Amino acid sequence: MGRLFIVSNRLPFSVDRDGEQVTIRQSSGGLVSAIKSYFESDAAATGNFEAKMWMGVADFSNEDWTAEVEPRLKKYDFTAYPLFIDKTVYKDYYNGFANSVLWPLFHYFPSLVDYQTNYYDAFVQVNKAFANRLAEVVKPGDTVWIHDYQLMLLPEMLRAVQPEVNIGFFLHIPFPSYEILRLMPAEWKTALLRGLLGADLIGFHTHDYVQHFMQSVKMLLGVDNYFYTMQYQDRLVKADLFPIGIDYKRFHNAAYDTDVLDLRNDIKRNFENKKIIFSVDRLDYTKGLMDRLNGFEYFLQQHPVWQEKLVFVLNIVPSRDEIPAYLERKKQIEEKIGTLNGKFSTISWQPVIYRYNHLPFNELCALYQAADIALITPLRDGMNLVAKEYVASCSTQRGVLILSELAGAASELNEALLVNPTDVVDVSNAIEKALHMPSHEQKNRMALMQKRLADYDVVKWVNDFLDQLVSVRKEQIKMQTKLLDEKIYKRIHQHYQKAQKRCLLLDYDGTLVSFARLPQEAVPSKELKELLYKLGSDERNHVVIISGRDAEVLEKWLGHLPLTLVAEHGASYKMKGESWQQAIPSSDQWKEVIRPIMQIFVSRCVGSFVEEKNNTIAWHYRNTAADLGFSRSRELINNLSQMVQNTMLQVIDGNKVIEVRMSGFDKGVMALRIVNDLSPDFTLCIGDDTTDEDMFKALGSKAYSIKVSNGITAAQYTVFSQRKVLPLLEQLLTPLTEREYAGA
Ligand code: GDG
Repeated sequence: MGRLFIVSNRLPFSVDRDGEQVTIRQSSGGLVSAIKSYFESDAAATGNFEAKMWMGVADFSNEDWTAEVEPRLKKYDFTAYPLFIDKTVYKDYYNGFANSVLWPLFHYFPSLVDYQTNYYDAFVQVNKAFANRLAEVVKPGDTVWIHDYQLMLLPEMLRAVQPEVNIGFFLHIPFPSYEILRLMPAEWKTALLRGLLGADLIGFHTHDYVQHFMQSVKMLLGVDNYFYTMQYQDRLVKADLFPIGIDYKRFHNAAYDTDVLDLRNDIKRNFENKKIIFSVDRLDYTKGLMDRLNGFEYFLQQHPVWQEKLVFVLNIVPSRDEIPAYLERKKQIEEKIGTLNGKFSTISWQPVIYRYNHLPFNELCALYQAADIALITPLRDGMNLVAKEYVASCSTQRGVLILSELAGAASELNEALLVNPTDVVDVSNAIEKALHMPSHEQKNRMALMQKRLADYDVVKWVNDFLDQLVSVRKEQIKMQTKLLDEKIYKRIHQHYQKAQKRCLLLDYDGTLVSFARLPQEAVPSKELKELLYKLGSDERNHVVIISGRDAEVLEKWLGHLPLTLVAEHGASYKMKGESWQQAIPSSDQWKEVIRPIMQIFVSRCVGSFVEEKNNTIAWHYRNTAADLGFSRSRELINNLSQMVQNTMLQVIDGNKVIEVRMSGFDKGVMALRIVNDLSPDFTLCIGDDTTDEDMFKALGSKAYSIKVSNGITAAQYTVFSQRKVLPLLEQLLTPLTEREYAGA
């Protein structure tokens, strides 16, 4: 199974030196507790991996590492690989690009972004340092799981130096909508996307983030996806959502810990007969602290009866205080708290109890348990674990969670009171509702949320991600075995040359010619016509162009060549040397119903158009804005599929085209008919589209089938580009050498 490398910006511990005294402290935060719980879990203990490693930047010197830290690390369940980065470079990388560009932009604060080239250069440099260090230690078959926005370039860099490792990436912060990402300089944003696509599996917290990422990849790199799977360069890459869980039991069981209980009781006694509202956040503009205070102030103004009857325990944890945007924020918040307390306090009561420090774990749990309400209202948050920890800690199922709808956690914790964090009225109403919520309702809501969190805890999260990574690798291997390589091609070539009766079934658009902006522009080149002539005029060959095009176009472009032409997926055909025939009775009436619907979609989607053929109507969206075209096409399919129920019509989801035609005939039926009539001793079938899949399926092992471009296919082999098709056919004509003929 290889070894597992966790890679994150920092190692999961930090080292404090006080004179001669060196102390090692485990870091807090979501990722560390997640991976730590996994390492300690049964799943990891039974040993899926041969060994576990953790690489990150060290906050201690190389000398301290050798003399003090490494010898004392034995008690950890992993081997640590510290990276020593020059302080100035680290500052530009971490405070600079990571936290003054990516962090504000990805959290929808574009006005706080500080675009500086030296920040980006340092970012590249540190990501490279990670890649180089990893390249020294990883081996093929190892799994490298890279975490978070500081290392977005690393997957691609690592893939370049060690292609045979399994690479997973998880983004802990939101992936913003394309409209936000596009604000970034072009070179940087494409580098970030390419960086991520070096991974095999890219994980996000929510469906929205996955969608945003996919859209950006489509818009900036032109790479489409199929159910979250992308064909990038010659690899298959998958993105998916993995909402991070918490160590549920740890928080839930803390309720039975005597230290925690004592602390909880102390807090309750301190605020006797008062409701407690609680929150804990790092000091960060994304956490919405100012808006939260405004909401609380508005509540006190609107509901004076609650004055002296509740307190808001507001804990702020120091963070990133070297960045100006953070320092400034702290000052503003403290001023606000001062004003608010000054305005409402009485001799015996102060509404906001403010602390600016890091809480010990026991105290944090005691506060979770003592709180009647948790007020968690970030303006944006990848997930927000505090909300989940609060829910897990409410062992009596008493308590109400008020949660920002802009936190990733909101998509899982529907039973919380969801609020718009900037809307003071909304926040104030939620506080009021929470204060009056009957116990049975609190219990119901808590029970549902707790069940979900207990079911998908952090160990499940890790296992889920790593399992999926294995599946992606399996899928990639399956795909690779399908790639038409030299050896297989040689076999096809030899077979062709030795055969006496050959049948070649070739799709037209996307196979023999590349796609054009408009269907009428995809005329066959001189080179193609010459090739088809050479192939078709060999008496041993029966060359069939089997297309969705109508008979008129095929006749005009290819009618003079020695070919069989099949139009509109088999609705009509012209056998070599004969005249056109209709395979199905044509009645046009159904088109009167379908045409107006497609026309509506033309007006709703600029660049799309309707093409009408004898037996088919098609709505093309190749020339539309990629995302709009795609989403409109889903709507159209929906509408049409409902309409054609119980009729003889069928709706086909083609390559940037939706078609409606009579059912009962398709390329598969036609191809099989031709092959059965002819009984060739060599059959080759090439196509690129969904409609060609019918041929691949119908012919099965009767033919060599080749799919052009990526995607899941019933064909036996794939080639990645249409440009490979003509050389491939051309080469068939080359006679075998004597040795080849003998099969050597
Ligand atoms: C990223 C994303 C995403 C906080 N204060 C104290 C303390 N904490 C612990 C909490 C919780 C963690 O730190 C903070 O949770 P976040 O969800 O904010 O996680 P981060 O790691 O900061 O941020 C975030 C997360 O990654 C996971 O993917 O949810 O959206 O920004 O576990 O308990 N712990 C103690 N004292 C404190 O004062 N002991």
